[in-house]
Amino acid sequence: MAEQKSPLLLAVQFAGERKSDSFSEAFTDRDVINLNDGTHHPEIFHGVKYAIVWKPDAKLFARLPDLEIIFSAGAGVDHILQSKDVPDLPIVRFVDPTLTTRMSEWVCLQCLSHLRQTKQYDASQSKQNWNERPQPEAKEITVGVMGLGILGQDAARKLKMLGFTVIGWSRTKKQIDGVECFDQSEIDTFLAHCHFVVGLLPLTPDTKGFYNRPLFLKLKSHPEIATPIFINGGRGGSQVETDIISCLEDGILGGVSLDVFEQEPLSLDSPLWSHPAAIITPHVAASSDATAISHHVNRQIQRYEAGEPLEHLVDRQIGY
Ligand code: NDP
Ligand code: OXD
Repeated sequence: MAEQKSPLLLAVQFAGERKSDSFSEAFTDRDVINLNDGTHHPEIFHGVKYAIVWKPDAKLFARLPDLEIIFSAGAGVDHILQSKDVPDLPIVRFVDPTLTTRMSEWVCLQCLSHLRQTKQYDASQSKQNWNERPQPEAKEITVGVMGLGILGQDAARKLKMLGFTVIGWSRTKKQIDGVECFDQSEIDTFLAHCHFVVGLLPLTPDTKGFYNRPLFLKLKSHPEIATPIFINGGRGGSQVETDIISCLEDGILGGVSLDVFEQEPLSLDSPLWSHPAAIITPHVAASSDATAISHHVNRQIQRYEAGEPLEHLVDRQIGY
């Protein structure tokens, strides 16, 4: 008799945004129910203990009466917690070196682009204009990383290796070699030092609309290059895009790099698309790798079934 597999539900919503096909192949010893297989699945799934979700359907959880663990297909969990019907079960978020490395690459690339003024040189090139610009060293630029979790700490260390002066801010104070760290109560002192701000905060009720005009007004300008710069790889719900646009127009911001937006995809009428001081990427700073998610989920299920504590659990009280 064939050995019975344990059911694992895979539910990745919205085809085109995050694909679910490769997940089924990764779980060879589990039955995977792929809710994104193009067919209608109105039924109640009894016996399904685990779900991997990205922007789950509001009614999904009601159809999983035996669910024991919710796995987020991303590092962020706002897409799960915003659903009113999310059951009171452990939520495990995605933490993996592949994701961390990708985010740090994106952050370093953005900081170097603004330091070396690539947008301005692109504009000169398009006009065949041989025009040398000022060249401050990285150490003259203070980059403030907001959010010193898994992603923020790695980005801070790598920015430091590139030569930037790096400072960091988080809810609770951190200790990172060579990086001066500030806690929540020290935000104004922190902001007053920053030529560049890198946002790596989760979206929670506390961080909604957080990057706004009053915050941008507290940042520091460098005398030689367009500054201050706002770089957001966290969540678009934490930024106020009308403020970003007006601050770019008023010169309160010298440039931005945005990977995340209040509404995704970014609306075709957004002036951000064509703003000469804006670098726009389509929520790809650190894409979740399906194979890495499968390994991570497998590892956590093994721990759980062996009676060991789950890793990377979300604290629902604080929302991340
Ligand atoms: P972590 O949970 O590891 O870190 C979050 C950090 O934010 C912590 O340092 C935390 O402080 C800090 N924080 C949270 N709320 C506040 C607050 N109100 N005030 C000050 N600090 C606060 O998350 P990750 O580093 O793994 O990921 C960060 C976010 O990046 C994710 O939530 C997700 O939204 C986004 N992301 C975006 C991706 C993309 O492609 N654009 C890819 C992956 C993630 P403390 O340390 O004190 O708890
Ligand atoms: C994530 C993301 O949260 O891709 O991992 O945004």
